[in-house]
Amino acid sequence: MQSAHLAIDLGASSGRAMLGLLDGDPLRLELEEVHRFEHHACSVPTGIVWNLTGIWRQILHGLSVGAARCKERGLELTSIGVDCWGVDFVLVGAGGDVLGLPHCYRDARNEPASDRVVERLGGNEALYARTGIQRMPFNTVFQLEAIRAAEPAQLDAARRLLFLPDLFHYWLSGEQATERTIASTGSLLDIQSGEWDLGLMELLGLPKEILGPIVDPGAQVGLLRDTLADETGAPRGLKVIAPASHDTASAIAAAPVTDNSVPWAYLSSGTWSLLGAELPTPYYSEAACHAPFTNERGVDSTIRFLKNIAGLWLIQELRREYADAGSAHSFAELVDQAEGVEPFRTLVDPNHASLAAPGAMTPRVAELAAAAGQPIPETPGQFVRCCLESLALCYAQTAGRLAQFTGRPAERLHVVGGGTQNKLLNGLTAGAMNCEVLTGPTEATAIGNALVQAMGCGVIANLTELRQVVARSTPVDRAEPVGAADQWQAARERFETLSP
Ligand code: LFR
Repeated sequence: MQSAHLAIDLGASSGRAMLGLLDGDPLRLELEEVHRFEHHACSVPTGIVWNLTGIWRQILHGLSVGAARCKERGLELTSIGVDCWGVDFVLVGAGGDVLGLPHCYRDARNEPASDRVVERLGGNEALYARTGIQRMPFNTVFQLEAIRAAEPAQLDAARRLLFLPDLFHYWLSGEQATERTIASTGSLLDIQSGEWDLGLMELLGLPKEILGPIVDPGAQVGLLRDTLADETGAPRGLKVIAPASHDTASAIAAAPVTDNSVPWAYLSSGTWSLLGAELPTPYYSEAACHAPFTNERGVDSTIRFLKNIAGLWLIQELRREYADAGSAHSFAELVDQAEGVEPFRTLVDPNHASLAAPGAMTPRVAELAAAAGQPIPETPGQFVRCCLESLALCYAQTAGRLAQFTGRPAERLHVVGGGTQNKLLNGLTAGAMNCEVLTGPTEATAIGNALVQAMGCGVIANLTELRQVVARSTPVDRAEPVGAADQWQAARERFETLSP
């Protein structure tokens, strides 16, 4: 059976429309990028907001190009679905209109709001026991409190909370639904049942009526509105299918795992590095709360038990800083320079709170280095090397903690996502970790998105079969360690003192 699925994959600075064509027996996937665009969070007097209509226009353009590409190949597009970063949302009023621009999760207003919520609940452990979600200042539950403090009328007028992919599905189809993987990022779902924790809303004085029906990944939200079909040339009646709408859930669904007898962990590598294990049920303990590890929901009722690590954000911000100062470097150039400098010169805690906000990265890294009595990086190569080595060490440390929780040390790490293109980071990761490191697919998020749509259309039966399709269709590489074992041992010990 042949089918064609358009995956709209939204990242924090760019988005893509990827066409996934499934064909053959056994099924194989062919993926084609049909549109790519940049978008930017914008600073306004009330904070940092996303350019909602700008992104929407690009989605529609992606749909026209995707539909046209299908026609050229003598096919008809089968479905469309959107995935996106987690936690960010809009409130929608009784008439269906969006009540305010969505704030970016890196907005500074979230930090004090998270303190207020945690205090009201008598500590973060109480919240974690309810939802199992690690404390990040930007979790939706905290953002709702930020709205309550800044713009309470918006909450009064709200009839529905929609996460960003839910909103785009609504705009595509006219139907409102909340997809479970993206909803789980908000710290608003009951850890055990995976349904809304309405008691939590009550405790926080938030309106529970704004939480609507939850659907599972692969559910059909509706059909493309005729006006959009006519505008874009897409087929009338095109299915709008919620994929695993959280980008990380889509990426992990596409981990090319065919042998579950070998204990494996994953690292979804992009702006963020998400490292964890797939569990059949949520894992809760005080140590997991403090580590912190999160219990996000995945495809086929799996749990993504993972920790957020800063990721390539550090390099993206370094790159932006150099470009703003008139010294533009490509990502690849920066990594090349990092390859040529002295290893293990400076290490920092990549998760340090001071590195999370947008802005110049070199002074912040320099400050951390100085505070730890380490040499301050001077050249771009030294800054990048410092960040990449620190990330690799943080991966190894996190994998160690993960093993304590699961009781099953991973023998294999599947690294998926755009970050796998960074060969130096792959090698450093293999050096830092005590297990086999396999990299690929690079396009995991788009692949997971397209294939969960195919599941929703009845083309693929379940997650196991989905992963077999991935393994069959995409190359996977084995990363060779960069750096000697004794150097890594010393670096791991040094890192423990920086990030205990
Ligand atoms: C990755 C990601 C993470 C989430 C962060 C913020 O793109 O979705 O999983 O914690 O972005 O939403």
